Amino acid sequence: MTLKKNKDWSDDLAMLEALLPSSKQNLRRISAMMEGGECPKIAAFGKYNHGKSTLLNALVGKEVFKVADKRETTEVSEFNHDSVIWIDTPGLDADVQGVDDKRAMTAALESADILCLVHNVKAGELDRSEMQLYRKLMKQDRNYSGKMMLVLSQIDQVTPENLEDVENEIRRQLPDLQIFSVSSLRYTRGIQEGKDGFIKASGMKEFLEFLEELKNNIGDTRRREGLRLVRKARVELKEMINHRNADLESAVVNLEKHEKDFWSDFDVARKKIMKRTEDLGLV
Ligand SMILES: Nc1nc2c(ncn2[C@@H]2O[C@H](COP(=O)(O)OP(=O)(O)OP(=O)(O)O)[C@@H](O)[C@H]2O)c(=O)[nH]1
Ligand SMILES: [Mg+2]
Repeated sequence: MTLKKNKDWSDDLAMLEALLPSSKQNLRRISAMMEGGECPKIAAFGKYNHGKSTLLNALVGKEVFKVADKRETTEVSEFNHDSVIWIDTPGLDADVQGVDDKRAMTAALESADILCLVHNVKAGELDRSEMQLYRKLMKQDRNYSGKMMLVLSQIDQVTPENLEDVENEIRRQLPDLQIFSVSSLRYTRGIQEGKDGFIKASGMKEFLEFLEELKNNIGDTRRREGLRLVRKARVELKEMINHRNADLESAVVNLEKHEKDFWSDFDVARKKIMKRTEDLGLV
């Protein structure tokens, strides 16, 4: 990274956040990139019970993240393996207050260099809440396809025709996003039992190759992302200054008008007093 943190950075960050509240998450992402070490951070993000933790366990090659057939992950957790920090996030749409969603969103927007949007193929097309959250993520950086992909999980649970239908549907919903269709279960079984057929049918090889390429280029990816976010913050700062200037100009115009009105009222009052004084024969 070319960006460097100085000792006053926390103060600068607090000041910038106060000036640009709408850019808070982008500023924190810039900050996270400055603080982050060399290891790329890869996060799984998506609805609860769609297979995020299972996918990460398959990628890591051991049971690190808890898996269950119900809402399970409620906190963001990280695991350092093979020079990668793997991040598991709470499932979306699982708690009424939305606390989990906020935690997951913060990890996705601030911590992740690479973001795997996990969706269970059995659920069919993406639903409204997924689309809303994915669009929010994509808004942060217009080059989102450079760091994000959609992982269709649990493909062992559907027929190939079914899978193709869902892939087409999702391609229509998110045309710019690369899709990887995988079965974490098949992959893990293939590895554990030394069965190449399972590994091949898991779709994980293509996904792993793609992740490897992203990992190898992480320095450049971060640098480009950092530059885009800094540019965005600069534009927002400029817009904010322009708004303030416009407010200031209109305040000055108002003040001038008030001053003019004041002197004109004052003149009328002065004339009235003079007249009254004359009428009373006091001058
Ligand atoms: N058949 C099959 N089941 C899977 C696969 N991946 C995950 N599952 C099952 O799906 C269920 C949910 O998996 P998790 O990995 O806990 O899902 P999650 O998205 O992390 O869920 P939360 O932590 O609640 O957000 C578990 O019962 C898993 O065994 C897969 O590739 N194939
Ligand atoms: Mg989980």
